Formats: sequence, structure tokens, C-alpha cells
Amino acid sequence: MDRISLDTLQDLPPAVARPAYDVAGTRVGVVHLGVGAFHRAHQAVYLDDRLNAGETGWGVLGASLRSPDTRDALAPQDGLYAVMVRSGEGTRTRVIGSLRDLVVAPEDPERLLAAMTDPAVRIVSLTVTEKGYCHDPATGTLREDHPDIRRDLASPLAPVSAPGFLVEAIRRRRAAGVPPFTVLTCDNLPANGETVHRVISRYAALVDPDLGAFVRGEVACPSTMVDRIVPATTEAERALAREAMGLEDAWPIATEPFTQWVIEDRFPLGRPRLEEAGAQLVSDVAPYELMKLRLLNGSHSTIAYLGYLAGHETVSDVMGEPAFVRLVAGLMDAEVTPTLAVPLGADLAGYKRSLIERFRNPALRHRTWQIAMDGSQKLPQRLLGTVRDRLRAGAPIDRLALGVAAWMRYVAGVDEAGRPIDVRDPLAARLADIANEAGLDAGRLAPALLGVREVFGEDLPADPRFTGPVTAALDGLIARGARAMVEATA
Ligand code: CS2
Repeated sequence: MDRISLDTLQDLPPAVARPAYDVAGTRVGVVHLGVGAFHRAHQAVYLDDRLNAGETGWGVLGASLRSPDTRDALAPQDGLYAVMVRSGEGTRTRVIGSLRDLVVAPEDPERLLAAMTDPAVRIVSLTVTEKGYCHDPATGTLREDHPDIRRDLASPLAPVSAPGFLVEAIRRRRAAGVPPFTVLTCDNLPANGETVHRVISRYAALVDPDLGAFVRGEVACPSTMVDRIVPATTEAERALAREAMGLEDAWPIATEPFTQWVIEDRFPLGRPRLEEAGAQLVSDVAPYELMKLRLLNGSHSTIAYLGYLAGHETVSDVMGEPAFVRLVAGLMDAEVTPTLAVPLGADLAGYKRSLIERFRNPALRHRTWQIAMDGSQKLPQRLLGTVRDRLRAGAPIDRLALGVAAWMRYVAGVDEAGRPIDVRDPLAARLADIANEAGLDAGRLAPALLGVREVFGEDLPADPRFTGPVTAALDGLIARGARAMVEATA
């Protein structure tokens, strides 16, 4: 079977949507760091819409900071790939053309830096996951002792980290008299624009104080809220893409119908008219971001840890159990909603209903294990910020505490049947040491994990209104199991 490429694009069956623009004639205006599934199902689709509408200067050069997998899959097919939008109602397939070039940073850092320095590139966007910012999740500041940061500070002209690439490219632009690009973070971090701004300003100051002042004063880092559920592609979905297109695609993407992008409108060098592609351009992203991180991602992580422990492979399997649905609805209504300022015009009740429906999507196989990854980087903004607001208000935190305890039970590294859990986390080694030392004993394990300051900060471990319910919930999880605790708490 032939493969999707510029040469075979015209062979697609009529039911498959494809670029209506001259793909090869598109110019690169965005460099994207972290060209993974999420970028390909989200920002790349909005940009594909704008290219279709005639804004031909906004093609993307996608960079991988580590693995060559995406480039290896997509370069032979001219960057083209299928996005399959899946729900109980069926699958719609569309070929995306906005990804115009691909680079693997460790293989060719100079090519990436040259692209980032090109005056035609006006935006550098990022989806490098929480850990890619090399920051301390509890405080949001640069981890100066991070191995990649130490390495980059020792040779800043040949970086490996995202902050390292951003700052070196900004330095080169400045030296060449080219104004800095807008840094557009699309990761699920709290105040993500401010966070990346803080991180790169600090990193730049460590390279050179004058450069630090320049980055702090001159580089715009608008905040964004991004939302689309994009599970890892399954073999069955690869076959589905092949069937829909009559062409081979080495890495198609499957996602849900829902998509949302809220962007702080601060682009000194200009931007594509993303509002015409459905994005919301606003002056303050914070209320949207809090709503999404706390309701969607907070629920997701809670579902992931409890669901995995209860033996469920996917989110939709978890949502097949009424007690889990009650727990998630209760978490959102009783514990999260009172901490939110409702974004302008948002219908919070409708948003929460739609989240339950999205989690139920029977066509997506979103593994609990995938969401459980990198918990140390996710917990602060997903659950612990809500906990702090609740404690400040003197309000109960039973369901939040169960979610946090489920993370603790999960990183203990053995499931309820005694099988090992493949815990993926930048702090995995330390978490495993703590778990081995404490054993499955809530009275020892909870305080030991609460001592991980990067996650819990200084305040929470000292507050018995937090440590009490978390330790009790962990004790219940160890003694009675996840399903029983969900039923008891829901
Ligand atoms: C998920 C998110 O993997 C995870 O941690 O919670 O990737 C989630 O699917 C997206 O944020 C949805 O927008």
C-alpha cells in the first residue's frame, strides 16, 4: 500500500478531508518544541485551518527535543498525517498539512537554532510536558540544579533543554537585531505564560545578567489554556487510518471531537487569526486555566490513580462504574467548583456535564497508566492548589485527599494484586526509595511522601487538616482497596 505524502494526497477518498492549500508553498512562521501527539491534534489543526483560509505564512517546523520517532515517522510522508476524531457516533478523518518541517534537536541543534533565529519565525510554541520546563513544580521557579540546566549553563551555545533553546535563540536574534519571537506555551501548567517567562528570565540571567534583563523586559509569553484529549495511538487506530485513507500513515493521531484553545492576546510580532479557527483570544486566561486544570485534569488524575488501582485499563472503563462517576461528579461539584471564579460567559454546569461525557467517550482508549505518568509534576496544579483554597476556606477535602492518597498508593509501586507498577516520573527513583523504606504502611508512607517538598511545598505537610485525611485515605486504600474507598467516599 502507498503511503500518505504530497504525491499521494490526491488519491485520498472523498470522505477524508485534506489541505485545500498549496502545502509545499507554505512558509514556516512557527517553530514548535515538542512535536508530539497533543500538538498534532491541537495547535497544528488550528494552524491547518488558517492555512486553508489563506494565511500561508504560518506553517510549523516541529522539533523533538529528545526522540527521533516523530521525525522518522512523518518526514518520509512530507509531514502529512491523519487526525481521526472519534466518538460513539463514528470516526472523521482529516489529513493535516501544517507541519512543514521536522528536526530532532540532539541530532542537529544548529538547524533548530537557525530556524528559531529566522526573522520569518514569529512564534515559538511549546508542548514539552510539565517536566520540560525544568522548574520546581511547587514554586514554579527554575531548578538551577536540574541536570539539563546545569549542562546548558556550562555550554549555553549548544543547549539540550527547552529553556536553553529558547534563550540561546533569543540571544542570537538580539545579536542580529531581530526582535524576539513570542513564546507560546501550550502545557498544562498554572499561569503557564508567567511560568515560562520566570523560568527563561532566570536561566538567561544566569547565562548573562544583561540577557536576563532583556528576556524579562522584552519577551512576550502569553498564557494559554489548551484542551483536547489525545491518547497514545493504538494499533487498531493505525489500521483504522489505513482503512479510511487507503494509504499507509506511520503515525496517525486519534482524538475526541472537543477542542478548546484560550489564548492571552499578546503577540508583539503578530499572529495568525486563530479566533477564526475557533480559538478564544482573551485578556486574562487565568479563570479558564484554573477551571480546566482543576476540573478536567484534577478529575483525570484522580480517575487515573484510583482507576488503575481498581484494575481498569482505560478512563472509559473507569467511567463504567457508577461509584467512580459519583466520586468525580462530587469532586467537581462539592470540592473544586467553590474554588473557581467562573470565566466570562462560561456555563460551569454544562462544562462539568460535558467532562463526564468526554471521559465516557467509548471510542477512545485513554489508558489510566498514561495519565498517571509524571504525577509529581502534575499534582500541584491539579489537586493541591484546590486543597490550599479549600483549607483557607475551612472546607472539607475528602475526595481531594483520596486522589492524593491514590497517587501515594500508586507510586508505592505494587498494585492491589501484588504486581509491580511501571511508575514513570522524573522523581521515580526517589519515590521508589521512599516506598521501599516505608513499606505499605500509611503511618510511615504518607509522612515520607509528604516530605517531597517539590510536590507538597512547606505548608501542606505541616497542616494536620491535610495530612490527617490523606493518611486516613491511604490507610483505607492499603487495607480495603481502591474500589471500596471510592464507594465509601463518593
Ligand atoms: C491528561 C491530559 O495525560 C494527562 O495527564 O490529563 O493530557 C489531558 O488529556 C489533556 O490536558 C486534555 O486537554
